[in-house]
Amino acid sequence: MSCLFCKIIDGEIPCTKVYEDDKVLAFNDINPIAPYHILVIPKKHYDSIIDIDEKDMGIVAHIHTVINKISSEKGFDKTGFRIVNNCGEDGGQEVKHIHYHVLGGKKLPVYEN
Ligand code: D5M
Repeated sequence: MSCLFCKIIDGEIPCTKVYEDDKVLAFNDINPIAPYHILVIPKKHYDSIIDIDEKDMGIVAHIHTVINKISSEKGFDKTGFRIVNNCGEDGGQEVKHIHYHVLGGKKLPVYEN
């Protein structure tokens, strides 16, 4: 198994865990770009959102529920945050295991074209 995030799920590679349940793991990003930069991933491997069919889409709702929980536990639900899912080459996805970046704790820059 060569997937980096699957290795983190299996404990072969360490991480700073923020949240875990039977379906999802959340951990600090190794290269944070905000005071809170947390990655939320499903334990089941999908390369990207493109690989999740309708019957499995409940995992995305669960990930958003987990993000709400983390944001209120950390307190950045009050100030706001950003959820980013990079998909594929043009989307800038480097790790091919679907993940949601959760960015908070500072005023984030607005996207430019
Ligand atoms: O983002 C992939 C993200 O994964 C990027 O922000 C760095 C992060 N990363 C890479 N390796 C690790 C480890 N070992 N721990 C924590 N975070 C990691 P992408 O959306 O694919 O560009």
